[in-house]
This record gives sequence, structure tokens and C-alpha cells, in this order.
Amino acid sequence: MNDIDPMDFRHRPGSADLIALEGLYGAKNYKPLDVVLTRGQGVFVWDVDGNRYLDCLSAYSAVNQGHCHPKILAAMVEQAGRLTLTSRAFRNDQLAPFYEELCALTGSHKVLPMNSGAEAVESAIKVARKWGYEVKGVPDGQAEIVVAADNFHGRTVAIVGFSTDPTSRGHFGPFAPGFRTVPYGDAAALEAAIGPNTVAVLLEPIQGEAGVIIPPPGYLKRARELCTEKNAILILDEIQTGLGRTGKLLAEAHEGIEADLTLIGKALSGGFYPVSAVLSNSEVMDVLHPGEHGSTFGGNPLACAVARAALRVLTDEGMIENAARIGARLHASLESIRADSVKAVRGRGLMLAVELHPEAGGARRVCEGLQARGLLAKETHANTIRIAPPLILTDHQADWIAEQFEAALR
Ligand code: IF1
Repeated sequence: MNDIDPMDFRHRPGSADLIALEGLYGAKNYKPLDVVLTRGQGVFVWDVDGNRYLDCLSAYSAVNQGHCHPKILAAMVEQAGRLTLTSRAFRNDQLAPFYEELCALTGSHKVLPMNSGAEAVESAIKVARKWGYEVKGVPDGQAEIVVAADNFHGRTVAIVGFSTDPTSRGHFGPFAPGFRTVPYGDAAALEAAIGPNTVAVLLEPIQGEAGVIIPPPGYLKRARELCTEKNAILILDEIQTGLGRTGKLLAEAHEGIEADLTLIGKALSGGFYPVSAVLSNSEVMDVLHPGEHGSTFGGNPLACAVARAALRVLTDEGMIENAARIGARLHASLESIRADSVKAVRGRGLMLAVELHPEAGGARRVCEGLQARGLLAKETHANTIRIAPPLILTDHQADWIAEQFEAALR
């Protein structure tokens, strides 16, 4: 069975060798497309066989700025040669400017720096609960957080415990109590679920993994009102929707609201490095005191330098406006595709999805067809293809994407 000798690299390993090796040693928690990438630049990536693809996933919106953005790269290389990690036992000279620039950009008062998206979500849950006990006066151990069905917030045990997706959650229990699930987009159900012990409502402004589900107009605004009325914290998970993806810096801006806690990650580093943050718009963050929360890598100087550059290019290079403009153009051309297999085209900015009719043969097959045409996209669930290219996409590239979809769907 074990007929691959990993030390036998007399030849340069091709994609088949690398795929076989991965299968031999790796946990089998993914089933990627069989394309082995070795280089990226802007909207393009190249595989080990030299084929070029337009990346329509952007590492799940972590490379909004495009692959290997030269200015982020320069910041990373410069900082990596100077100082990478101090721990928070000491201070570093990148943290304060990172805080200041991030707060100025987002209109936040306080930042809690972490690494992965899931860590930002976990951190927000901890802060919201502590606020509930110490400020709102919820009896100890009784705090409740209202979440939406079909959510995706990450992979930790607490987070998958309030997932409604059996694949994400099955056999990983027992789980943390204190979460109540309501249907996404239903303001009346949300209102009914908020009780005296509710400390927070946690929502994605647009549900990504669920298939780019946009809630009805006014839903997020109503969620904001309800949280204010009932003295609960509104937590928006903008890890995927944030940092320009939907054509605004934060997706909350589409409804003109502000969350109490906003979670960002992914594109906060332009894909160079895991960097996430909890942004706080009220005095909520002040419930944390020394020693009560932390992270070895959170707020490290390399992460801060990379994130500062990633934020700077996002605004300096007009990527957010570009996402709005090109996103609308791509949305319109995808909608004009006349193929019987298309059930719906959804999205905002460059967070788009094409949903196929169930009898169309599945999204995976279409993704394989797109791959053969030089375009990488990923299915979500059986029938939806997500389209989320880097925000630097040009008009010409947007039109080309729509043409490839049309051809692959026929
Ligand atoms: C995987 C999906 C995307 C997220 C939101 C928190 C996190 C994510 C809204 C956690 C992460 C990723 C993780 C990735 C697949 C992916 C994903 F398909 F699962 F839904 F992007 F669309 N909140 N999303 O979307 O962030 O801890 O991963 O940094 O394979 O798990 P993380």
C-alpha cells in the first residue's frame, strides 16, 4: 500500500506525487481540487505544471489584496528581519500604530488582537459573557448568546457546538452550553429569543458558508435596535465579509449600523500571516483585566507590521471601491448567463455565488470544468459555487470570469 518513498525526490515532484504524499501523511479533513499551486501574483496563481489560473476564491477572502502584494511583502520581509515576536509580556513598537490605524479606519475605540478567525470569535464570546455578568448583571453561569441557524464561525469546540451543520458538529461534543439558535433573517424570531439573560447576538452580515445568504433588508438594522433596546451586545462576524469584500470596508455599513463587537481576520493580513482582531465600539472591552485573556502570538510585531501594510494598500489602492464597482459588473454578467442549470445569482460586492438547480449535476463538477478553463472556484454545499476573486480584479477579468462560467455551465 505504502508504495511512495517520501525521500525519493530524484525527480522534481509533480502534482500527482504531491497529491499522493498528502494523502499518505495528511489528516483527511479536506477534499481539495486536484490542483497543486506553487506561485501567486495578484489575481493569478500557478500550479506545479506551469498552468495559470484566475483565483476566484482568494483563500476564502483572506487575499482580498491579491496574492503576494509587493507592499505587504516588503513590510513583512523588513519586519521579519528586525523583530518577529516578543510576547505580550513586553511591548513592541508595531502594536500601538497598528491599534491607532485600525481604530481610525474602522471608527472603533478598542482592539483585541488575536490570530485566527475562530480565536476572535471565542474572544468575543468571552468578553460578551464577562460583560453580561459584570455590567448587565446576569446571574453567574446563566449567560445566553443568540446565534443564527446555518452559521459558520470557525472550528473550535465551543463554536462547532452552536453550528447547525451536522458535518461540522457531529461527534465533537460534549459542547459548551449557553447558545440559542434562531433562523437567519427572521427579525421576529430574533426578538422572541432575546431574554433577560441574553448577553449577545452573534451574526454574520452575510452568511458565507451557508451559500452567500443575504438577509432581508432591514434585518441587521432591526438586530441593532433589538440589542440596544434589550441591553445585549451585537457581535458581527465580519471575518469573511469585512475589509472590502462586499464593496464597503465593513458589511455593516450597507445597513448604516455599528456593532458593539466586530470580528475581523482573513484579509487583515492580506493572506500573509494569520491576524485577527476583536474591535470594540463601546466600553465592553474594558471588562478584560490583565491575565484574564491572551495569546502568545496575538499582537506580535510581525503580525502588526503585515496588517498595517495590508490595511494601507486596501484603502490607498482603491480596492474597496473597486470591489463595489467590479462586483456589480460581474453580478450583472453572471445574471445574464442563459443556462438552464442556474437557479440564482446572489451576492454583494465581490462576494458572489451562483446556485445551480439540484438536478444540474452538482457544483463540484462545474468547478472542475472551470479549473480546466483556467479559473479556480470552490463549491459550497452541493449546488452553490462561490465567486470571490481578489478585490483588484479588472473589468476585463470580470468579463472573462462570466464567459468561463457561461461556457462551463453549458
Ligand atoms: C475552513 C467556509 C469560508 C468565517 C467566518 C469565522 C471563520 C470563518 C464568517 C473562522 C472561516 C473559512 C474557514 C475554512 C473555510 C472557510 C469558509 F466555507 F467554511 F465558510 F470562508 F467561506 N467566521 N471561514 O468564514 O476563521 O479560524 O478559519 O481563521 O476550511 O475551515 P479561521
